[in-house]
Amino acid sequence: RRWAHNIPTFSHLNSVNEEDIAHFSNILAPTSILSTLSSVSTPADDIAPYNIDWMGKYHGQANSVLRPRTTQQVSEIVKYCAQRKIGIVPQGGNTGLVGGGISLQKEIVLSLGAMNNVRSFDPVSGVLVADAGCILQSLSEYIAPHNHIMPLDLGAKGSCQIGGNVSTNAGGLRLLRYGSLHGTVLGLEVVLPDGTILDQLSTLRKDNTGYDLKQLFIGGEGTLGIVTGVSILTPPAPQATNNIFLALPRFDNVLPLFQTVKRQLGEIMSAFEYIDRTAYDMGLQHGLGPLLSADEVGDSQCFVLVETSGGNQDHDLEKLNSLLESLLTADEPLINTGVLSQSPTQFNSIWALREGLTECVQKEGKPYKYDVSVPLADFQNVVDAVRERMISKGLYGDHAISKVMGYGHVGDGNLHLNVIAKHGYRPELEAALEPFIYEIVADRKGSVSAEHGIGSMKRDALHYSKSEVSIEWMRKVKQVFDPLNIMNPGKVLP
Ligand code: FAD
Ligand code: S2G
Ligand code: ZN
Repeated sequence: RRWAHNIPTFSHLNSVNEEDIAHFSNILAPTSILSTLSSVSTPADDIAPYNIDWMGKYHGQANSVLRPRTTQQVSEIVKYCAQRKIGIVPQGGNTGLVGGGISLQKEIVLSLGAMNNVRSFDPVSGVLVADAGCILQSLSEYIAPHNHIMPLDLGAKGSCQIGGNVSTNAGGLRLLRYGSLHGTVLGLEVVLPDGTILDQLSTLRKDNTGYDLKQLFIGGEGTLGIVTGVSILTPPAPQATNNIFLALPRFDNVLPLFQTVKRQLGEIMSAFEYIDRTAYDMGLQHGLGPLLSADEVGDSQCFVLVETSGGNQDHDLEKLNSLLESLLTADEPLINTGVLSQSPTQFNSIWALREGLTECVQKEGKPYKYDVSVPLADFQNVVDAVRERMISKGLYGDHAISKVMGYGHVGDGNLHLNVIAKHGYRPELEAALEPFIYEIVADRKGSVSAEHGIGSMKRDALHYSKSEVSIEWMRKVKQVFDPLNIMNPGKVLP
């Protein structure tokens, strides 16, 4: 059964019928149309993946999925859906973690997966123009021979699409160094909810001519239009990348460590990631690591991964070695131990331990994921408060919530609090967690969503992080772009 989530009713929308399918067949090739309706009779197994999210938490009911190949086709589909008042859920790689890409009622799913051509790449400026359906990893591989890298990196790189990255304003592991997509995206091509093609696919670094409309679609989560093309500035590949993995005796050392590392590494620091002991032990149980021996780790309470990206391997290694040296020989060492990657293999296994946690969580059970911004000093006490809460409710243990852990992007103040339900999602578990977690985040003047967006999961929690006036003006913007409310209805805005 779909996860009850006070689903809004879409009395203003119509379901897809056979006539609609016949109309879509005039726009699209047969292979671009999946539908359980009899004229197409797509096997249930082929349409199911579009109706369930990556976590297995959100279940859609779309009876039809369209996979257009061109912007023009997207435009014609949207024009028709506007006339027929059919809701549209734009879907990229379906790795989103807040239910944003899953239908709530009978909306049609418009998958960008078949729009996956690179349109241009300029190896001098680093400007890449690509169809929205290009997979992040494929784009990385496309520009690597030209000594460039994508300005974002996330564990979902093998499936997530650049159009989905833009629409969720994805953060990820490189934000600390290369900034957010609000800065690196130079232009977008968007099909608006009336079918109009808004071509702002600029490759200019500077274009200060009027309102910067593209910013609305970065993080718009498909509610204001469908991103069909992305122009993004890709940085030159660093000459030298290294990483170190540090074991800390207690969480409180993370803050002074962050200051020390920033000061000593300066501009070459490109990532500073955090893993608590529960997450670390879970990772090892599922075959990640081990990067340090058990007695080196001892009673370490948490771990930090630092990456450097610089211009000269010798220079960077010298900085890293003197950092490790100073950390280990200090009167009050901030770390128990640490390891500096000595080879690309070790470099990758250090990253694999951090990037692999999301998959491990899925193997442990069903996760309630709280991607929040809180003051760095509160990372641990927020995790502890949630664990205590579940204990006090008798909901902590293998019968209910088996693990509560924290990991995330320290440099961005972004904690990924994962609460794992060993035997699956249950309403009483969610009731114990929400709005409790949103309240403790709001008490700390944090954000209930640091990078994953709002989707349908946090639609009714938006007010914890945005004022009524802000939400009112977001509604006005939505009204201007999508007066019929056909574009990803029920997402983002309460
Ligand atoms: P989907 O899940 O398909 O869609 C996401 C949202 O965008 C939906 O609202 C959908 O309607 C909309 N959308 C998708 N494509 C378009 C389009 N072309 N036009 C308009 N709207 C569109 N996120 C982070 O920010 N940082 C991380 O470090 C991170 N790590 C992750 C690790 C793993 C293992 C997983 C599974 C997820 C992770 N995520 C992370 C979440 C997710 O990968 C990102 O939100 C990603 O940007 C979603 O891209 P997607 O193509 O899968 O989008
Ligand atoms: C990450 C993925 C989601 C999670 O790994 O940085 O964004 O909570 C997260 O595992
Ligand atoms: Zn993240």
